[in-house]
Amino acid sequence: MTSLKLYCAWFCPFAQRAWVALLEKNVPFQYIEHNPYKKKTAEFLALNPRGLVPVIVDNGQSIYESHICIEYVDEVGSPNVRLLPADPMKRAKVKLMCEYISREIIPLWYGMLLKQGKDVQEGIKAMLLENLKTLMTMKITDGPYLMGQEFGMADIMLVPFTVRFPVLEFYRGFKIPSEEEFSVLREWIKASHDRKHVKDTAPDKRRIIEVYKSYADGTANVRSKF
Ligand SMILES: N[C@@H](CCC(=O)N[C@@H](CS)C(=O)NCC(=O)O)C(=O)O
Repeated sequence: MTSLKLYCAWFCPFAQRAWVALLEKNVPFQYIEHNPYKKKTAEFLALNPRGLVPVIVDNGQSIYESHICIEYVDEVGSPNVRLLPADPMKRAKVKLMCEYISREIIPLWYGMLLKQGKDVQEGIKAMLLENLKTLMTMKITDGPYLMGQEFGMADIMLVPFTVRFPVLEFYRGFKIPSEEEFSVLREWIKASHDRKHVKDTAPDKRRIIEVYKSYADGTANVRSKF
């Protein structure tokens, strides 16, 4: 009997982060599908006053915010797999990549969908590609992943958004160019998308495109977070 619960929504990229972390770290957990847009119950708000997924409940206590969930899972899960390196300098560098993803990449992913002007969308597309390239230069050692040979926290922060690139391609024609300058990014995408736990938690392409329809056509009532 496992005590750890993950409140997750199949479509949510932030929730996928916590989900992948639990699987990578081999932590037994109970998956609870919870649509935060439909059910803002008092019970759920008691677990996360912000009303967002993911939420992890462990031994009767809850935590939320995907990056906090990943770090928690890294600490309670198998010590044989490390999502953050033990070495303080490497650890700090992984956190810098995570911060860069949160500040310079994720807002552009949403911005490209939410903004309605073609010129603005094209500007965001170029910025997103540039920032993804910059992120690849921040890798801590050589290897397919951002931590080098090990798939870790920075990869988990980014991968739910790259597995959702078909959404940006469908609505905005976004593609990773075939030029050499994007080869490191393409290798990262290939290696990360090939991982079992990423595949097992990735949403169905057709369904996920449908989810973001209202973002793309400007009818979504999205909180002003991007
Ligand atoms: N900063 C949060 C973001 C989580 C988030 O925005 N989740 C969305 C679903 S993808 C949500 O729960 N939205 C409900 C709402 O905005 O009311 C995290 O990293 O966990």
